[in-house]
Amino acid sequence: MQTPSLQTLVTRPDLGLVEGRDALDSAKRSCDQPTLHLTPNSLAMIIVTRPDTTQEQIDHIVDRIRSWGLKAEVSRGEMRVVIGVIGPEDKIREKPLGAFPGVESVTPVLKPYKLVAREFRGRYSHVRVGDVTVGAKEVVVMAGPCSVESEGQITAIAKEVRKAGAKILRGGAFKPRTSPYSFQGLGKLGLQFLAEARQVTGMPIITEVMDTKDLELVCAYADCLQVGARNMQNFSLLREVGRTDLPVMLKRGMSATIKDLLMSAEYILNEGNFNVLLCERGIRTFENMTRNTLDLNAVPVLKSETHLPVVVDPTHGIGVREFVPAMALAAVAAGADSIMVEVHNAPEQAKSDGEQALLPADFEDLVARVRSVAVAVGREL
Ligand SMILES: [Mn+2]
Repeated sequence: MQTPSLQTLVTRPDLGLVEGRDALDSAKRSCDQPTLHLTPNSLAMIIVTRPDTTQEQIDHIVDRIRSWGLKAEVSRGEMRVVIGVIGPEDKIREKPLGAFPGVESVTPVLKPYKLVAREFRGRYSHVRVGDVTVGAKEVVVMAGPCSVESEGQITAIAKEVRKAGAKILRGGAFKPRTSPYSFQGLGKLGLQFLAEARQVTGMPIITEVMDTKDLELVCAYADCLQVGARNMQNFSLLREVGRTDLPVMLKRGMSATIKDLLMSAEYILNEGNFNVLLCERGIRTFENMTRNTLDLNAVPVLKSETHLPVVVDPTHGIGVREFVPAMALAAVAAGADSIMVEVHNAPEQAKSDGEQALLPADFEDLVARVRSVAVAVGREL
């Protein structure tokens, strides 16, 4: 099959729909950002500077590290600068990293995950999705229907959730369904409807990419790529999304451990894309009164292990509409940086997951309560 050109992929003059970005290059990594590419022989070393270290000294350290052919990732905390150094173990070990003026300590990252490890940055990462920041003090609410079904449906729901306080619009155009006979999503048309809803409401959009063959198309529309639970260990997809400049939300697989999730995220960062959100969405257990078991243990554990922001999806986590709000509030109380909630204006007619979607009015009520919990745990909304 011949690959269609970008222009034919993203324009639909016949429908008068919103076009995708014509410069896909803007979503692709520019070549001045080096990819990191740790290999089995690599080591990650953390240099922590002293509070009084000057910018000149930091520049000197970074220049010298790079002149040795090693990679340096600089993170600025409030008090100190942390420099993550990556390269072949034998090469790093022979360099006198502790001898530079301004260095307080040099320690290797001994965990199996290096780039996602919290100490690699020494501070929490802020991930920008459009003009929204995830991982800062504000708890970010993402909302929208499970699937994009029509232009009218997604735009109407987008307006409702924005009015209620959501900052990012969700909606599936490519749907991973348990049954091949279930609704599979509108594909490209769904992406165009999402872009239309973004234009109307100003909300950035997050949507799933299921396959590397669709990545270029999805990148032309999305503000944030979602890698779904069923693809958490699709390593070729992880590498490909790691080569884009778009933020990526990686959902935990339903049978994946927290460590598995972190190792999968490591694939994305190792391609040079540090803009990753981790999403807890429930795991399979013996319990069958609910769709999944929302593992809120993962929230404080992830906040301790990694610098990446943590999103919780209570909708898929419990899968029953009336119980979703309680788990959304619990997620924020546990320290989630963001929650993602499915909302539908006619759940009984929804083409997927209608039984777990909140009605817009219930969602509005939930956001007000989320705000109270956020404030109670030192956050805002
Ligand atoms: Mn869904």
